[in-house]
Amino acid sequence: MLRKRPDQVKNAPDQGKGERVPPGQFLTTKFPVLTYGSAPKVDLATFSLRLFGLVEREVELDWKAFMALEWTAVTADFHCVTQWSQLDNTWEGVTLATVAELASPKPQAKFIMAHCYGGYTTNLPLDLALEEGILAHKQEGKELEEGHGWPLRLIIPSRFGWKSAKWVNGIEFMAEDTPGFWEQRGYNNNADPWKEERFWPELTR
Ligand SMILES: Nc1nc2c(c(=O)[nH]1)N[C@H]1C(S)=C(S)[C@@H](COP(=O)(O)O)O[C@H]1N2
Ligand SMILES: [Mo]
Repeated sequence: MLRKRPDQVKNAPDQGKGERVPPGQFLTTKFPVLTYGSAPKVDLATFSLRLFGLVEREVELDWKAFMALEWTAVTADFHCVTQWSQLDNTWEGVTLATVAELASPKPQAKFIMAHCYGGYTTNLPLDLALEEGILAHKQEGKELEEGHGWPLRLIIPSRFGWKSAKWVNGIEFMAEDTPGFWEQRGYNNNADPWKEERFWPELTR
């Protein structure tokens, strides 16, 4: 389901550098934790994922209901705006498209806001989120570590890491684009690492 660009194929002759690592990024083999503030504690007994906003029906999934959905796996590279890139991460979970279908977004819905335990948010165009978003519970075959968003995080492979919200507990469907946590604080709205969309242009001048 992930449409990889031709230059993102495995075993590139230069071992990934250059062709797989966007300009201004450096490879790391560990997966650093990057969180603003402290990691929230999430309890599976009270976990809930809420789908709301411009939807035909609001849906609230508890952990059992989430686990019962159809699972899938995706391998993708991860690029943080603080300049580290980590290649070939395998994520397992449920596609955002599968989850969204349960709520049936209205035709007016063009954007989403991912909401998280702890209050973090990030915004995305609905089309992009449906095309490649995955709500992941596992990384490299193991449950996410708490610091990496356990039990559930969003992964948006083609965008910088701050779009991959950790500890997700809600997806809001919206007609208008509304900046999330980092987008309000100067990070680029579109966040494509290959275009070096790190910050809002007016703030980098
Ligand atoms: N809830 C939440 N999600 C978040 C963040 C955060 O501070 N809070 N940081 C973002 C940023 S800037 C990055 S680069 C990635 C880092 O993911 P990691 O900590 O698993 O490496 O998470 C993103 N998701
Ligand atoms: Mo980041």
